[in-house]
Amino acid sequence: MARRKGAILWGVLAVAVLGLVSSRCAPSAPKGAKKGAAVSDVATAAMKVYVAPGDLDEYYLFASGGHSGQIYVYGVPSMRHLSTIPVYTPYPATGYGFDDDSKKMLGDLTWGDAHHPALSETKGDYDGRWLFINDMNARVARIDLRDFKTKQILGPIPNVSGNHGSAFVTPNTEYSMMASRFSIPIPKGTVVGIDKYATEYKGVVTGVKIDPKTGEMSFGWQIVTPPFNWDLGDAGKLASDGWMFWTCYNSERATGKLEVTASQRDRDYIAAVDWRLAEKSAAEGKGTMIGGIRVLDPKAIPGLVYLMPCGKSPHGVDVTPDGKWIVGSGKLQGVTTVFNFEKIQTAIRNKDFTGDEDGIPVLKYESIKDAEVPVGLGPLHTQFGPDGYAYTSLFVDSAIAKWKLGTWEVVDKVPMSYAIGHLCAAHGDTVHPQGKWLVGLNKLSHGRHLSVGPSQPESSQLVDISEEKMKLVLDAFTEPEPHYAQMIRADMLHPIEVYPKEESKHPLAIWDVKDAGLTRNGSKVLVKMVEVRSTITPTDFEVKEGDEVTLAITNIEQTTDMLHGLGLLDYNINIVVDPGETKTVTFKAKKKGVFPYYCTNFCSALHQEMQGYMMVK
Ligand code: K7E
Ligand code: CUA
Repeated sequence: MARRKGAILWGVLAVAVLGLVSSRCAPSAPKGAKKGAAVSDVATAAMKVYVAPGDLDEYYLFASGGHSGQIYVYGVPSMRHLSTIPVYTPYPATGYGFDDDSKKMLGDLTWGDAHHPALSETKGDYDGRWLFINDMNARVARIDLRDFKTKQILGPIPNVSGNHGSAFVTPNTEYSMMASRFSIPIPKGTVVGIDKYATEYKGVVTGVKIDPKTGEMSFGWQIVTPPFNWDLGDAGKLASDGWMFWTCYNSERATGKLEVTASQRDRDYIAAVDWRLAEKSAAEGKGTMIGGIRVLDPKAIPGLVYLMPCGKSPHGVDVTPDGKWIVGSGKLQGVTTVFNFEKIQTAIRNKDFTGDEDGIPVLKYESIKDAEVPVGLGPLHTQFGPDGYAYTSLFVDSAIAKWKLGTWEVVDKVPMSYAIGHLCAAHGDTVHPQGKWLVGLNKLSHGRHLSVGPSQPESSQLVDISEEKMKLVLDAFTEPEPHYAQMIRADMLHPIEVYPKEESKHPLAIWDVKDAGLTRNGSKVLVKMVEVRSTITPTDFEVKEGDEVTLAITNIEQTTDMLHGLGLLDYNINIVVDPGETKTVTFKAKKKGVFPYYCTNFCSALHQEMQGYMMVK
């Protein structure tokens, strides 16, 4: 509380200073302000986002790192980058992907393309427990928000190819959603000529089961579909609880140059899946095991899947906070289509179908649609405010449109620089959006930052949506490539800063330097090590060439920020241990010689002295 007050005071001070500068020595707006912008506008914006030294941000923003395979953590409104959580990619800064456990979790893949983070939910609200994120390589990962660490990577999941419509979760985190963007012949490993694409290639949508107590993920069920390209997804909530929605492009079932061949039809589809029926059918043993997962055929299970026609290659599908409407954004047109969940149910009851796709009924467009909202060109994604407003990103127009649910009136637009993809509002995909901040996650940034050569950053722009008119207040920059993000109130997370000694369960943990040392079992050598300011114990050890060496390193500190590292030169070993943590690394002593190891994390005045030697004879 005191800290927030401090921020306000500082903000007022900042405005006063800006005002002073402008009136005394600068007749025009401060450097960097847009030509014509009044100084007071700049000062107001600056005050809104100013978080004084030592003060804390109000929200966490978890942004996907795209093909960096990571998650970037920001504070909002300052947009300061606070941390990077490595998920699908080794990250030397935290030693991720170098120790035995994280190496095993990554498996053979050292990259991932992560698009959609999803905070765990209880009754449709964020509950601050876990963060899930998809990988195009048919995987989904769980990050524990107690320590901001990746705890599980599930997959690759059988038959899923190009997992894009993921990791959206159901309102009580029963499931994380998964879908194939690129249809293939299934099971994986089957080869069929591309000329048979329309009939022999299959798409799948999948429910990944989540244990409500532990967050542990496992295979749930899978549904086979025609070879459409499944794109985005969202779970129903409240009125539409129990359903999952996925958009697709290429309902033409075309191959080759999709930019031409897959844009023939006026409408593609949104699939509506009754996931409780899927769960029940799988539990009853319906469907067949294909590639190790239970696959349900919608032809054989009436009521499992329906197709909702949606304008031209829709991208995002977003369910409104009350669950009554499903918003599908046709990226090749100027409108976003709003479907009415009640009308969908009525159409299902009345068998109001216009045909089918491989046995899946197609609902009549006119019967289920409430509005085509003229938001602007290239609508992609929609987020929500608390007061019935929706915010849709417009890629082609490079703007955000604000519009009203129910009246379908577009009330405001704010330009984005440049080419916005996703957008993320505070709790903007839950049943209780907060209507405070909105971040536009843009694909381009040219000219809005110091030049850094051809590898350009992307821009993420902060918009204040607390008033009637949206207001762009800050440019921030990120590494490739932000897709979606999640923004949660900071006071809902309580991360630990040390691993408590009493919770230490690692079988190789030791808490006393007296227990450190080497034990040998044939050609297997175990070295238990302790790190504490400012010694690595043991300070030297000896192994034989060809030995399999396991280092088990415990950082016995119980002080915030007191990390130690262990870099072992010439052996590609880079471990970072947090206070109270134990990590192991196993390697073959292939090279003879004397190899120094040292602490990589600056920890004390005698950090440089934290070193030792491994002899390989
Ligand atoms: Cu970038 Cu959600 Cu992968 Cu849209 S997706 S932009
Ligand atoms: Cu321990 Cu530096």
